[in-house]
Amino acid sequence: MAAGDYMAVRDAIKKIIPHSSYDDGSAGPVLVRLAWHASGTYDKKSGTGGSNGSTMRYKLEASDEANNGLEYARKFLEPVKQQFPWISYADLWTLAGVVAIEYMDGPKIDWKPGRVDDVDEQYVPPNGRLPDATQGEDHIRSIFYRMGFNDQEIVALSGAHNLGRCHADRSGFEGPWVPMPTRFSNTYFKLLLRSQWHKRKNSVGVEQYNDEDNELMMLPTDMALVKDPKFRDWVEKYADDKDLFYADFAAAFGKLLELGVIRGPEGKALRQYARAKL
Ligand code: CCH
Repeated sequence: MAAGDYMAVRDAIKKIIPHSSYDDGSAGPVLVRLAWHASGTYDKKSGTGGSNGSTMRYKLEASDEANNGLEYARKFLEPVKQQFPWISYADLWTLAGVVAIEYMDGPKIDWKPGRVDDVDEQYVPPNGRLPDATQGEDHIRSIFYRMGFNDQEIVALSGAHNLGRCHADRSGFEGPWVPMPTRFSNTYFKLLLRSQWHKRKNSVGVEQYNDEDNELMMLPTDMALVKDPKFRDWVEKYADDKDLFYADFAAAFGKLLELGVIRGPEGKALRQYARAKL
């Protein structure tokens, strides 16, 4: 297969998404989460973190509690990496998120290749840069403002919780946010506004919000999006207008995947150590 044939990589990723023995029959949601966590370590002040360098290959980052369970996503993608050894992990992980979202009926997202893997362990960002689901609006703002996002983008990105589920043995939280967790939509926003959410302790004693039937859930950080008036405005807009949500999500997710990727003249990402000397 010719180096640079990203359409072939996309096809190979699509093939590993249906998965009879994994969550809801799909590897899609956990691939989206891998792309997000690989990128969401970015700190705009220091220019450190982000998807370039695929630093989650290193134990320090892989073992950040927030990344529990992402070893599944990395393992699912390993055969694709073997098939296309020329693609960097940093490109593969971010592309897989984009392909998974499209595969699950989500918007098309701009994605550019060129990230590199050969980055020293000393550039692994410190643990603790990803959001903590037990907290509220101030925490969410401080984490996402650090990456360079605004309130509207925060709410749009949070709409990814239309996908997948929480696992008691990974985060301590349990259950899906929506009834069809392998299909992208704006249902999450509708449910946030329209369902009755009750604070309950789950099977492992962790407090979360559940619907009447204990089938669906919300994290404390999800509830902060309806509690905070500025966030809530966007939740209402996205609940009412699916097209607006898709457009804003695509823009914000595309931006997320580019965080920390400084490109040279041919679009190739400059290595982190090169950037540190700039
Ligand atoms: Fe998330 N997320 N997320 N999330 N997330 C979890 C699962 C997914 C937070 C916490 C959690 C985003 C923002 C936030 C996904 C995408 C995004 C889980 C359960 C927790 C906890 C993990 C487990 O137990 O397996 C918090 C806190 C925030 C912000 O404040 C953003 C942004 C995105 C992407 C754009 C996806 C997808 C999942 C499902 C993963 C799966 O395995 O099904």
